Formats: sequence, structure tokens, C-alpha cells
Amino acid sequence: SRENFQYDLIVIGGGSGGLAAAKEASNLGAKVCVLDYVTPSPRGSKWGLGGTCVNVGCIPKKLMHQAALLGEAIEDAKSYGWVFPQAENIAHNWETLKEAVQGHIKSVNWVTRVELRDKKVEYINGLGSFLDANTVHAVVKGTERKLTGKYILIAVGGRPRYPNIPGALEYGITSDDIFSLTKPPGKTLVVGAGYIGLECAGFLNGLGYKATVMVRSILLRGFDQQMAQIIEAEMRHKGVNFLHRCIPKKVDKLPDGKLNVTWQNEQKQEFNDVFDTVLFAIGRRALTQDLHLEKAGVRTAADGEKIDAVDEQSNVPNVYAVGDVLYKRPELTPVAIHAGRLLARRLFADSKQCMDYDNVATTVFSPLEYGCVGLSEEVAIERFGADNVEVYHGYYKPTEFFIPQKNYANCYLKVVAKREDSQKVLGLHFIGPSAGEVIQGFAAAIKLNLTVKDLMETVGIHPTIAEEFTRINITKRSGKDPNPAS
Ligand code: FAD
Ligand code: NA7
Repeated sequence: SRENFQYDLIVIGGGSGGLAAAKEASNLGAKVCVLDYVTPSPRGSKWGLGGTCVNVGCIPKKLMHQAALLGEAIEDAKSYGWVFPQAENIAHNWETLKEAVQGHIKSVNWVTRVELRDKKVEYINGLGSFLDANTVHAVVKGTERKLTGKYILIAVGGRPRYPNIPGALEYGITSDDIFSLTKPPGKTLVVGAGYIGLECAGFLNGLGYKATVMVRSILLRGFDQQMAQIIEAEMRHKGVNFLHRCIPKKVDKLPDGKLNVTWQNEQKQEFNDVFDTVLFAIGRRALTQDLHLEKAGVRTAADGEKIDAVDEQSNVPNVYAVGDVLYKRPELTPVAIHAGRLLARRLFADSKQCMDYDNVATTVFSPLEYGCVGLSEEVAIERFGADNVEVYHGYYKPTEFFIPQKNYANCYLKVVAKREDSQKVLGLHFIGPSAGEVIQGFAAAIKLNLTVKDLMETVGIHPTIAEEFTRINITKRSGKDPNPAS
């Protein structure tokens, strides 16, 4: 029943969550339109349809991480017998990488548009805002349009924050700019030690640029802290510099174009150094300011920015939200997609299935990757008490590390489980090559109530690194040495 509305569903934001919901709704017979508009970054970066993940997030990030891994592989290859006649001339070309990455992104933008056309989802390249709970105002190339919909989905995602210090906005860049930089980044200061900061510092270092991470408090807030420390140890080993307990105070541009950054430590002592690039990765803000939520009566959460929804429904019954704009939900592409799809099925196919935000696996693509699913050791202990939690752990040596004599000191994994009986697994943590590939399947096992007993009864695949999960037998409680025997 379309009643008196032009659309069954208007989606504001054509990123991971919005597009998934729009396509599913259209498949189910709904009349759908998607508004997507990218406000250029302060440095002027802009991009096409598809949202953060495709344009300035997961995809370019993974490709640049891969570029860095390949540089490492060239080194490894020599010890495996590969001969590079001009080995001393091996260098990386930023321009070539940037062009290749941007080329791929453009092709995904194109495929996304074609897909929307095929699925009969109307795409409007305009900035949307509410006029009331059923009416969206859109500015499309200077002209104004009024669209009415039975349901409205807010899927506007977020954008990087800047610190409020002199020079940050003028001279700094963010993840919105790094993947399309026309000039090589050079010596780079990364401010912020969340996963985005660490990933950027990691691939820049791997590509041959000096990278420094400025850490305000801890690395990877919200992640298992022992694993965060191991990531830092490995990044240091690879050459990344860390400045702990420091905050930036100002960025000045020098006559030669370089950036002089002044920062302060906890004792309020000031320091400075000169960088080619300053990248802020200090978190993201939800893009709700331009939406005029008040006109629809939609309330924001305690932070004044995000939307606190119950099963993706806002306080206004016909207005929903998915993805990064949701309060206290994991900011991950597959989460946005899954929630968007399930919502479309509930709205247009009588489904009752709701999104389960627990036990979502994720990976930090640091130089040595970190994959995890479920609870960190500290959260498990907080929730169940130290006496009721068993932690199995071990260092391991990937077979392929031996010949090139790569550093395996930081290849580590742990299983956080309940202590009783069959020991239900609460969390799995893995640092090593291809950590995301290792963890994904175990995430399915956790959904099926994996126990430590199940892991121990699983026969491994040899020689792999994932098989380490089937070999865990040392508990932290035992105090035994978690290092491998040989
Ligand atoms: P988005 O994808 O941000 O899409 C929102 C869209 O709405 C944007 O195009 C925006 O311009 C548009 N919009 C905003 N306001 C309006 C308006 N008023 N009118 C019209 N359009 C509007 N996730 C992973 O799962 N794995 C990763 O490896 C990963 N790596 C990341 C790396 C980086 C550097 C970043 C920044 C993010 C990464 N993420 C990763 C997170 C992932 O990109 C997001 O969780 C995901 O894109 C969120 O999808 P979304 O639909 O909520 O919003
Ligand atoms: P995160 O994960 O929110 O991390 C932000 C990092 O930046 C974190 O280390 C913060 O330190 C630090 N930070 C925040 N504000 C400042 C200021 N003003 N100065 C210096 N350092 C600061 O953000 P990301 O950008 O990595 O990722 C964005 C989201 O995408 C994230 O929420 C994920 O869920 C997905 P703190 O720990 O607060 O001291």
C-alpha cells in the first residue's frame, strides 16, 4: 500500500547500509529511492556513489595494505630463490598505486549505479534533509525537490573528525584524502591510535614512508589490550615510531611547504617535529547535522549526533536508521549491510528477524593482522569474574616465516572461554598473517556455541596458521611458557 506517498522507502545515504536496504526493498516489490551526496573534504577530496567503504574506507585501505605486504614479500622472495637482477633499484611508486586504487574505486562506483538501475532503485545525487517525518527535501544540482515516503531510512554514515587546534583543518588530512593523494605522503604523523590510525601508519611504513603514531591514551580502545600491545610491538619492530600520551597543539606550514607540528605530553612539555603529511584519525562523527532531524521529530542519542534505535527503528515509528549513524553499534560494513537487508525484509516481507549485533568478527589490517570475534579478555573477566574465565594462549611460528627468517615473536593467539565443563568460547583473538581469513570461519562456529572441547577435537589443516586454534592447550592460569617448543 503506497497510500499517498511517492515512495514506499526513501533512503538517505547511498553507502553500505543504505544501498543494501534499498536493493532488498526493491527486490521485495517496494518503490525505492536513494539519495547520496558527498560533501567534499576540507582538502577538496570527493567521490562517487557507494559510501565510505568503497571510496575512502575498507576497499582502498585493504588495497594499500596489500601493496605494503607485497613489498615485504619481495624481501621474503629473495631467500626463496627469486633473483631480482637490479634488487637495489626496487622502489615503490605512489602515483601508480594511487591510480590503480582510484581506478578500481571508479569501476565499483559504476557497477553500483548499474545495479541500482537494474534493480529499479531510483538514485538521486542530492543532499537530503527532513521536512517532516514523511517528507524529504533534496537539493539536486541547485534545484530543489520534495519527496514523500511511507518509510524513511537514515543511512548517512559519518566523516572523520578534526581536532580543534590551529592549522589542523588547513593543513591536515584524514582518511578521506589519503587514498587519493596526488603526491607521495612522505614522512607522516598519524594522530590517533584507533584501528584507522594504526592501519594507515602500517601501510605507509610498509610503502617506505616514515610513520609516527601519536597516542593520546591507549591503542585500540575497545579491543583486547594485550593484543593491542602486541600489535604495537610488531609495528615498532617494522619501523613505526610511537609517541605516547601526547596530544597535538598546532600545525604550522613552513616556507618549504613542510608541516611543523607542536605537541604536548602529559607533563605539558612541548615538542615539535617537521612532517610532510599530518593525518588525523581521531574518530568519526555521524552526519546528522544537515538532516534537520527535529522537523521529523527524530531524537539523537546522548552524544547529540548518533541515533539511538531499537531494532533500527528511531523514536519516530516510520523513520529507521542503519550503519555507522547508529549509537553504540559496531561501525563495520557487513554490519550495516546485514542490518539494512533484514530491515527491508521486516518492512516489506513480513519477516520478524532482527539484527544480532553480538559476536561480529572484525580484523585490524595492521602490518601483522589482528582478527577477533567475541569478548576481549578484560570484558570477559569483568562480566564473569576472573575465577570463571579460562584463557588459552600461545605463540606460534608460521612455517613460511622460517626461510626468510621473519620475526615471529609477535605471532600470538588466545581463546577466552568460560571455565566450567565444556568451556564455551567467549572470544577468539589472533595476530598473524591473513588474520581475517583465519577468524571468519571460527565466527560461524561461535554462533553455533563453540566450546574449547570442540576446538580440541577439530583436526587441523597442516601446515597452516589457522590450525593453531586446534592446538591450544596452555592456559594462562597454569603459568606455563606459551612459546612453541622449537
Ligand atoms: P557510509 O558508507 O558512510 O555511507 C553514507 C553515505 O551517505 C555517504 O555516501 C554520504 O556521503 C551520504 N550522505 C550523508 N549525508 C547525506 C545526506 N544528507 N543526503 C544524501 N547523502 C548523504 N569496515 C569494515 O567492515 N572493514 C574495514 O576494513 C573497514 N575499513 C575502514 C577503513 C576506513 C579508513 C574507514 C573510514 C572505514 C572503514 N570501515 C571498515 C567502516 C565502514 O566503511 C563503515 O562502517 C561503512 O561504510 C558504514 O556504512 P554506512 O552505510 O553506515 O555509511
Ligand atoms: P576511534 O576508534 O574512535 O579512535 C580514535 C583515536 O583517536 C583514539 O586513539 C583516540 O584516543 C584518539 N583521539 C580522539 N580524539 C583525539 C584528540 N583530540 N587528539 C588526539 N587523539 C585523539 O576512531 P577511528 O578513526 O580509528 O575509527 C573510527 C570508527 O570506525 C571507530 O569508532 C570504529 O568503531 C570504526 P582515546 O582512546 O580516545 O584516548
